[in-house]
Amino acid sequence: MVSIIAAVGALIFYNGDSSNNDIIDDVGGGEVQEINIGFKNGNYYPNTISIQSGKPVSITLDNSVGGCFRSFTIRALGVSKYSKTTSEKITFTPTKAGTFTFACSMGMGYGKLVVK
Ligand SMILES: [Cu+2]
Repeated sequence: MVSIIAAVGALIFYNGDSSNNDIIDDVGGGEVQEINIGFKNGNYYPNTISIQSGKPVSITLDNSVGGCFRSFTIRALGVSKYSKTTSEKITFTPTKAGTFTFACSMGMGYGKLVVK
């Protein structure tokens, strides 16, 4: 499954502007930004996370995260996934810098993803 997504992603980049070549190289290198998120004081923890643009991200919600908080949503990046267990990662590759908020799909909890 992951390889299919990678292949589709590579096709999109390949058909796009050649200036995206750096992104392909980074993804090909398998440099994944792995992030663990738990739950503390009624919110995601940590709730400010810095990542780099152009490199794949894999978020694990640990076992302290329950209920609707497992449906993790970064609206501005089009990311929305219900992670039933810790093995169901939330994966995406940010392609632009900026600060994006995350929450559960209902808008509970609050966090910031700072893409550099
Ligand atoms: Cu909720």
